Amino acid sequence: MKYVPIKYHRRCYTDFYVGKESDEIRETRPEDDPRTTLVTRKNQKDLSGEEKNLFMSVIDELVQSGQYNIHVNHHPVMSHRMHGLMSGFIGYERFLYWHRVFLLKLEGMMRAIDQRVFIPYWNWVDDREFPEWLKDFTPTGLTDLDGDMLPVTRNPGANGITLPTRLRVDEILSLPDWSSFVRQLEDGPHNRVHRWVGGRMNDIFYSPADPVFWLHHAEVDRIWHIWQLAHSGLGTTITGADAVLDPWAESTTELEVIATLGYSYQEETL
Ligand SMILES: [Cu+2]
Repeated sequence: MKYVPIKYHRRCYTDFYVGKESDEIRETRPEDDPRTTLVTRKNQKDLSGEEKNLFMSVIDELVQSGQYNIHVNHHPVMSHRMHGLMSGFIGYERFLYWHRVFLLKLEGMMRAIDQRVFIPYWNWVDDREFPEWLKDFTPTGLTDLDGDMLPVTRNPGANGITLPTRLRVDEILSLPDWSSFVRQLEDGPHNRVHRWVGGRMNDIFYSPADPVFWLHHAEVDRIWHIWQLAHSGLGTTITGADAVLDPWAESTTELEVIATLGYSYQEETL
């Protein structure tokens, strides 16, 4: 059974946690970890010109082959229950896990083209402009589930909101329990960046059509990783079919430790 969204009733990302910010800044200092990993996801601002060009050319190649379009079109299928905003409790519980797989699958397709490529992260707490090098990178020819064109549009900063602050993300990182952490991360900073970029990124169904989606979600995934380092063993307790991250076979328990998934982040602090 395939859930097809109604085109003219698209929902936007909303921000439930605009509210208070505490003065208390918590420091997360993970110990050095000697593990070996295959891929290091780097901060987008530190990429060389060559790395930027490689990222864009590999995405272009996946757009041309149609693989990118197929991948993007998993996201409007809300029967996957991967957002709290759309699916409530189970959506919040699956949100970070599902998107971790979503990124891994894309990165796998990219690395099948070129072993040197990876998904960079956009640390919007520090870098408060839309990444300059992606400004003109708006793939064309993508289509939605009805076969209609999906233009990649943006309107950074024009929605009357600001990017999430360091203070707010530090506050979320200090939350001691999983369910508060994931709810506040999704509803707050995650949704807020989607709205800040605007255009296609503010389309909850087809936002992955914009390549900056992957850089934003790598940052969300990195924040989760940072939280995990400080809250060892905590995560979702969903089981059975709820824990299987369809349309893929991976289940939540396999996704807790990024080192076992073959990647790491250049920086493990906010
Ligand atoms: Cu999503």
